Amino acid sequence: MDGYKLYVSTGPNPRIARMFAAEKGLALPEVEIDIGAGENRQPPFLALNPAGETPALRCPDGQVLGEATVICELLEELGDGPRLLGETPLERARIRMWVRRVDLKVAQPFTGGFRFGPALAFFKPRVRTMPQASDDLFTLTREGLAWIERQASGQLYLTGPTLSLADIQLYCFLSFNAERVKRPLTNGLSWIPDWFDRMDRRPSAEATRR
Ligand SMILES: N[C@@H](CCC(=O)N[C@@H](CS)C(=O)NCC(=O)O)C(=O)O
Repeated sequence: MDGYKLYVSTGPNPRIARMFAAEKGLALPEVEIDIGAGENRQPPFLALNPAGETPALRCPDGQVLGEATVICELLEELGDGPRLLGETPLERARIRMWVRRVDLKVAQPFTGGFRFGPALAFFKPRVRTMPQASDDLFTLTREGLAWIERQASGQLYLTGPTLSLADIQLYCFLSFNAERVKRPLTNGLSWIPDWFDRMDRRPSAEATRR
């Protein structure tokens, strides 16, 4: 994608955009941001994305977009490759509904649990932290995953028979947990672990592993 640049780092959110691009066969030049050194929370990165987070997508006209799933929506509109956000208006609405559910029930509580607990020392100087909330937020994440499993059981993917952005989004968070955070989030579940193994074997998962 000529003229586009994806600003990335470690962590689940940039991987969502990278894996989405890989599934669609899009070549998206990447610029590495050193979040360990806090590069994302200082100028010049803050001028690109005032949220101070990765990923961010710089477009040929200089506009910059933040928010992983929104970047994926733009890639879907611009690029060729398999449709990962549905074909019909109803399919598209349904996939967006699932992306929002994954965000609210897993990504947000997990991120808080992680930032306020195992990664507290790193995040305390950067964002408001609430250490007392960490365990409860991981519990909320577990409950969200159990709810998602009840809805998706019997299907191949979260939203039905084909892969969608919601699968990539959930996979990137659970993979980050499996590799880095190691919280027991899926004990007692069966569909999510099987689905995770299927996702983990996809070439796009391999191509975006760090
Ligand atoms: N809401 C944003 C969250 C982005 C985010 O939290 N990115 C992490 C990497 S996974 C980050 O930049 N962490 C470093 C920091 O917050 O200082 C999105 O959906 O893209």
